[in-house]
Order: sequence, then structure tokens, then C-alpha cells
Amino acid sequence: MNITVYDEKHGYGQYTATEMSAAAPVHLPLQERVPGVSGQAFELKSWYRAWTKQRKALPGQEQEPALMRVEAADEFQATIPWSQLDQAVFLYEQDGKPLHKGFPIRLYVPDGSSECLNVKSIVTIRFLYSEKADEASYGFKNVVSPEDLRLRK
Ligand SMILES: Nc1nc2c(c(=O)[nH]1)N[C@H]1C(S)=C(S)[C@@H](COP(=O)(O)O)O[C@H]1N2
Ligand SMILES: [Mo]
Repeated sequence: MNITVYDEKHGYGQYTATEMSAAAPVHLPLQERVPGVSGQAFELKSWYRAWTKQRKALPGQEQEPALMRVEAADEFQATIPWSQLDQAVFLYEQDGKPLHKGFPIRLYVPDGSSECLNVKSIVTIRFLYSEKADEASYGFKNVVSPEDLRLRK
């Protein structure tokens, strides 16, 4: 399963969990940031800086995003202000194997306002600069089906 990364300033790419973790400069046991939860994780912010550097940002584009939004395979999503993400990591491996629960990667936000932000099975990550969020939010995406639209007519 691929993870799609969209960035308002740096474009987009698609990666496997293995490719993302291989590009991450800082790896750590998850329990260093989330006591009681085992597995290997990589740091979000150092991964992001390495990713943007490799994409050769133009001069003047080295600001940081205002927020990150992650979307899961089950359409759960979370929007998190950049300031809550200093300790954030992506869990990618447990017992030396890909995740059973949360594959391909799971976000953990130790500085976040809620444990509900620990989104499992992430398939899309967005780095947004122009949208603002003072508080984190989460929940299932509002999906409007063609059937709903017909009923509303
Ligand atoms: N993909 C996905 N991630 C999710 C959720 C979800 O419904 N789907 N629920 C969230 C909520 S509300 C909580 S409290 C935690 C629960 O984590 P747990 O399953 O490890 O107990 O996962 C979060 N991550
Ligand atoms: Mo929750």
C-alpha cells in the first residue's frame, strides 16, 4: 500500500512505508516517546526536512507548514497544527515486521491534544501552508455519495 505525500510548496510523491523510513534520518523505539507501546518509529519533522531538502526548495521556501493532515484507509482523518508535532513519529514496524494494526504506518503525537490523533493506516499525508488551525481536529471524512446527492435533490 502506498502513502501519498502532498505538500503545498514542494509537490507530491508516493512511497511505501519502507521507502519513507529508509529516507528518515532519525529512527527510535516508539516507547522512548510513547511509554508502553513497542515498535520502531521514525521522526516526522526530521523526515519532512530531509524530504523537502531533496526536493530542492527555491530560496525563500524554507518556512514550515502551518499544519499536517493525515488520512487513513478507513477515511478517518486528523488535522494537527505544526506546533503540536515536535515529538511526532510514524510507527512502521513491530517485532521486526510490518504493522499488523495500523499498516502501512501509524502516527503518534506525544505532544498532541488527544490520543485520538494517533491515526492508524495512513494513506495520505498533506503538508499545508495556507490553511490555518489553532486546534487539532479528527474524525471520519464527510463522504457524500452519488446516492446521497440524488436523495437531496
Ligand atoms: N485509521 C484510524 N485511526 C484511528 C482511529 C480510527 O477510527 N481509524 N481512531 C482513533 C481514536 S478515536 C483513538 S482513541 C485511537 C485508538 O487507538 P487504539 O486502537 O490503539 O486503541 O486511534 C485513533 N486512530
Ligand atoms: Mo478516541
